[in-house]
Parts: sequence; C-alpha cells; structure tokens
Amino acid sequence: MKTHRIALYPGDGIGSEVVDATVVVLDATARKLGGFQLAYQSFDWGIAYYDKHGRVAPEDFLTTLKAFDAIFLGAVGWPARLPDHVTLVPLITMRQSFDLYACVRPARTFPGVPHPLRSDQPIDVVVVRENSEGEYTDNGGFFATGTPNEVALQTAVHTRRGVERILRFAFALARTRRKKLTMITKSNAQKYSYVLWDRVLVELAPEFPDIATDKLHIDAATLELVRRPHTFDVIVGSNLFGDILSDLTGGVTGSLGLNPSANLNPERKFPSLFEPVHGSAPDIAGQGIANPTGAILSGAMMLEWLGETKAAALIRGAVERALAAGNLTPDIGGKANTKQITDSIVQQLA
Ligand code: GGG
Repeated sequence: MKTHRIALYPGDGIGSEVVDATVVVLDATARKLGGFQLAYQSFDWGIAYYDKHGRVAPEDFLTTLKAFDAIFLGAVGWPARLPDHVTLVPLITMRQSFDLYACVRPARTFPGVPHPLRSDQPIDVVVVRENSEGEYTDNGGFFATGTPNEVALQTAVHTRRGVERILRFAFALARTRRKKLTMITKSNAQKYSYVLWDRVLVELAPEFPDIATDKLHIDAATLELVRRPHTFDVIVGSNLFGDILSDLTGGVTGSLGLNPSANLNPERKFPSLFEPVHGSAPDIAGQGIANPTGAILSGAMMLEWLGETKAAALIRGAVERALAAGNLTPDIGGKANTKQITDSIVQQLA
C-alpha cells in the first residue's frame, strides 16, 4: 500500500469547508480503488493563527512543508479582519521558495451547469500562469510615506530563464490537448518585459511546429475570452495576467467555484501545491453552501501528479455526473449545499 503524505492548509473563510469535502472524496476514492492511501496533517495557519501569534504562519513553515509529498490549500484572506496582502504572504512565499513556477488552471463548461454566455459551444481551456516572478516579485517600496508627495514603486522581474521555462511547459501541455497556444502580454505598452516574452516565443515556436501559436494583448484577450472562449485551448501569461484571466475563464464557464489549480515544480525538487482558484468568500463562510467542486477537482490534479491517474479520472467523472444530475450549489444557480454535492460525488464514484 502506497502512502502519500499531504499537508493541508485550509486557511480562511470557506477554505476549511471545501478542504473537508475534498478529503471525504479523496478518501472514498482511495478506499474504492485500493493500492494507495493519503496521510494528512492539517495546519491551522491563516487569520486565526495570526490572531494568536501575530503572524499568518510560523517562521519555519517552509521547512515543515518540505517533508510532504504535496500541499493542499483551501483559501486565504478575509480583508475585514486582516489586509489581503498580509494573508497572502505564505501562499506567494510557497510558490516562489519551492519554485512552483507552473500554475495550471483548467476551466471548462459542464453539461447541466449554466454559464452566462449566449453561445452553447463547450469551453475547455487551461490558463498556464508563470508563478514564480513577474509582477508578484517582492521588489519595491514606499517613499515620502504619508506626505502629499508619496510614491509607491513596484518593479516586475521577468527573466529569460523564467519566460522560457513557462513557455516550454505551456507548449508541452498544448501538445497533449488541441495543440493551440495563445500567449498573453501587453508588449505594445510595456516595451521591455513583454517584448522579452515576444522574443522568446518567436525563438521557441520552431521547436513545436505541431502547435498553432498565437498572441494577444491582455486587453484584447479579455474581450476575446468573452466573445469566442471556445476557440482557446492553452493560454499562457505572466503571473498577474494569469491570475486575472483565470478568474475570467472561471466566470465564463459558470463559476469560479468549479475551477481547480495546480502550482507545480515540474522538476519535483519540492512538494507541489494544489488549491481551488476561488478565494475565501467571507460572505458565505460558515453557511455550508460553498461549492466544493473546484477543490475536489484540485484533489484530482494532486492525485494525478502523485501518479494515481486512475483515481484522478474517477473523481473527474464523478464530478461531471454529480453536476449533470442537478446537484448545483447556489453559485451555479442551484439549492444544493456543500454536503449534498459532496455526497453525490462520492455516490458517483463508479
Ligand atoms: N484558493 C486560493 C486563494 O485563496 N486565493 C486567493 C488569492 O487572492 N490568490 C491570489 C493568487 O492566486 O495569486
């Protein structure tokens, strides 16, 4: 029996509700298939931890996490209690310190789940977000603080190595799908950082002659993802653009509550991190109505990463069938609660 060691970081708001639901589905899947089990350790980091200790996670939290095979995170943030830029620090630190440079965020439409667009053409896209540098680099400061002349500087960092490895990752992913890659920049206005992205794309494209390559500026991309989302396959962009676009792909496919994500260190030198794309949703926290499918599908991505491909496929099929059977949470127009959809997914593990 193989044991995968999983660190759970439920976090804030609905984080613990969707993580609990995911554990139920993962354990039911392991019992059904046999051959592997999951050994969890849960950490109480987040705003409650901050209230007691004055920091969101312990100083040595990275050392603690390094011992695990994977990290599973729920959601972080509750701005009425602590500023978001404080609560987010451990997540950004994990991504950068563990070199989790490939953030993979699939979004698709599901039969039986309403979405806001007029067209009924199925949407099936993956946003690949550069996750280790770019606009999220901790590089800047305030000057003349509190005076009328106050200035804030924040400098993005885009390295050739960083751009090249994320483009290679996205090309390789496109090869496993519909063989189309769209790169998002703003190289008409940002004439250093995204011009580097443009140059690296031109250099790499001949190595992937089977992939149709396209590029769009971020403003045009937001328009086209509403007008013709079904025409996109793999979308690759910087840290900030990937963050923004994955909320948009969640929106056009029905709800951010449906979207999983993986923060991968493709070289496997560090544990990779899995989390739903959605945040902590303080407005519905504690009501038991959060949509757990984004978290559960993140659990499927985690099992696939750990080599349990059959288990991952089983969960994906069960989610699809549970949604098609009408178990819809309020964010997608239904009345089901978190427990009902979770129980239905477990029943559908056929
Ligand atoms: N489930 C992930 C979560 O809580 N995300 C909140 C957030 O704002 N994340 C920003 C980011 O992904 O960079």
